Amino acid sequence: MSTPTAVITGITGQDGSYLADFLLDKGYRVVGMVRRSSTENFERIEHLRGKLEICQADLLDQLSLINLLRQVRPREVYNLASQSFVPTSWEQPVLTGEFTALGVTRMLEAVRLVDREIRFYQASSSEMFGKAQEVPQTERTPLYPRSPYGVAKVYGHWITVNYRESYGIFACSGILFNHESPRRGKEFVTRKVTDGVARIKRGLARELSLGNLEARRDWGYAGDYVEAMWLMLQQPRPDDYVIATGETHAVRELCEIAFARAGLNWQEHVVVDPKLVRPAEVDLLQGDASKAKRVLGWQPRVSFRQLIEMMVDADLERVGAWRPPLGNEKLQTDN
Ligand code: NAP
Ligand code: F7E
Repeated sequence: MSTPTAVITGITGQDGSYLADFLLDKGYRVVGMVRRSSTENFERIEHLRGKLEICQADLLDQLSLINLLRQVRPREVYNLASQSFVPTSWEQPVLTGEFTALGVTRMLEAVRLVDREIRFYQASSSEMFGKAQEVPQTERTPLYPRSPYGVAKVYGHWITVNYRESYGIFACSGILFNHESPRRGKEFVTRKVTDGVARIKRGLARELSLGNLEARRDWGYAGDYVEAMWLMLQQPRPDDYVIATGETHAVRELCEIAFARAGLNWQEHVVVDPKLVRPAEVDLLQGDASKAKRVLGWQPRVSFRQLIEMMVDADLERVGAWRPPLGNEKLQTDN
């Protein structure tokens, strides 16, 4: 059989890098799509240099997407690129809609025009459940997004379903709950906390400012979740799947575990900053991945505690040896 080819949009992001690791291990030819930038932003895929092909295209530019697929002729397209940080979606709601919502249509149009046999994965999100209408959330739970990001993801989800039903394209929507790793962006709460713990432990900071400590999320490990993306595209029929651990934890518990791992008491360091509380919050997410377990044979492997401890350990190593403490400053991260 010939080598399968996959295009990954968002290759420089957390999930793009884990999916590239996974597909290369399976023997795929992997082509990562990057947007043009004045400086390279390849830290997460540095270890894959020479193994990956990189092509420039942008979710805002229809022609670049068509040309990318014409040139590469992939069997699978994983659409992971988006403006993915929820608070930024209130600051830049129109741009978020362009990337995260209309960008999906542009990718699907490129698939429709170039090769309708391409198998397409859309990175949908538990943020679509927002003000959750039931607990736990399944593929049938009504959607009630609570941010411009969540609204844009609802559009991306339904346009994926629509291209499947309108044109018979093998298009799947993976409704993934929060998933984290040492490669997570530092503005997201898990990494903000584990990076903060490492900086406090090494004497580089004394405080960590956070917003809502009572918000609850179903947090899993990104390395486990990219396998589910691939499994969806290997099935006889396209469908939509919830991917989650089934457990929910509060931000407060995340702090307890992360600070304890470094021998610290979180209550001595965490301060609540009302500016970090969101205009509309998603209070409780807890997914039910029964369908994915039954149909795909997928299982999460890393527990919440293992995940947070893995992230603290990686940040402690990255921040490095103890250095003299600075003045009574706060962490720089304001998100
Ligand atoms: P991430 O780390 O923020 O990565 C986002 C990627 O999108 C980056 O590679 C970014 O490129 C790229 N991108 C943004 N705008 C683009 C544009 N106009 N053209 C081309 N590329 C563009 O996100 P992630 O955590 O890996 O998440 C992957 C996807 O899953 C996203 O769609 C996210 O919304 C969704 N999702 C994530 C989670 C989660 O918990 N991680 C859960 C559910 C769904 P630059 O490096 O150039 O910025
Ligand atoms: O917030 C609370 C915050 O920014 C989680 C994205 O990958 O997952 C992610 O979206 C919770 C929220 O992730 C801070 O209010 C408290 O309730 O880590 P987060 P998110 O908004 O859930 C979904 C599934 C996606 O699809 C998104 O792309 O933590 N929180 N204090 C804080 N959050 C942040 N960022 N910073 C704080 O200081």
